[in-house]
Amino acid sequence: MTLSFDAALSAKSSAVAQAVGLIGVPFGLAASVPGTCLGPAAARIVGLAEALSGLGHEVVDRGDLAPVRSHSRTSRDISRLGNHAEAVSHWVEAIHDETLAALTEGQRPLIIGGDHSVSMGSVSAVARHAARDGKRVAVLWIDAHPDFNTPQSSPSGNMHGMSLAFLAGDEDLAEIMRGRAFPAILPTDISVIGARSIDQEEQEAIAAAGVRCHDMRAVDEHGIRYLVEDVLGSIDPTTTHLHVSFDLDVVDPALAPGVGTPVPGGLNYREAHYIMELLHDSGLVGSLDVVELNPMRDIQGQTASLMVDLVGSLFGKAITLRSRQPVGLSRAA
Ligand SMILES: [Mn+2]
Repeated sequence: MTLSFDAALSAKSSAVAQAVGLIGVPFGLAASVPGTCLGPAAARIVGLAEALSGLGHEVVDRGDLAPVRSHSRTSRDISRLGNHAEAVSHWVEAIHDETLAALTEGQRPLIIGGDHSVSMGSVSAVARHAARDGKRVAVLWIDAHPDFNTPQSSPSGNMHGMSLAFLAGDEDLAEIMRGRAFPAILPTDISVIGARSIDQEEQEAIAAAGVRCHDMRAVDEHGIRYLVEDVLGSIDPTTTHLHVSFDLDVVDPALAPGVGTPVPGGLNYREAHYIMELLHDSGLVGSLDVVELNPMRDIQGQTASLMVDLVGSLFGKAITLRSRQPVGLSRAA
């Protein structure tokens, strides 16, 4: 459970110098409600890049993506995988390639969605890049939904609810990458925090696979710090790249109304920020997605502003200037 402090601190110092590779993904067809395609524009309007620069980070804005139709594709019909599967596939490939380019250039990718299908592209690229370095990937999925449905189990057919199953190596969903295999994430290297809307079959699949799922009741019972320690404590930064995927619907809809699939009973303001602050202090985060911002549902940009504030907390914005200790120190002392 306890993080190695020397390892955490050395990972932290090396991460500080790494430029942030900002990638916007204006794609929302894998969600049930239209509008997440406007997420990157809203994030830019409320000053995402400026907020990171203001915290001392070098930001390389790689712009917003547009998919290019690949000529090497097979003509195989993948529409049975879910709604708009063909479009999802084109975007996932484009996201994958851009994220891989950012990693190859030594940047720390920050992907702004778009709906949660964007993580199929970003995390598969992270997995491919990490494998080249002989590393594995741990994924922390902060979300009201575990997104572990498959084409067979999904009640809606919306593919933003299948991202994590894809990343864990679901054989049917592998067709989204059209034969470009990537190293699947081991289910035991996946953790979910904040879930409170889980379909029956999805629940069974998570349990069978061994995904660590800290639902909202676990947040109630144990508190954020304990749960984040539980996730981070098993990660060795010398062997493992940590990817964080933050779905804004994990936050309570009263604070974050601008999402496509709001569910009552979410994280409050301090719980959401505290997760990000602990992740920053750990020095372990190698890449980040922030997804499901839907400006069509937002109220005067409050969810967009919250998103920028939360990203700021993960990138070092502190309430006060007191020195902070990596997660686990109190337990080890
Ligand atoms: Mn999600």
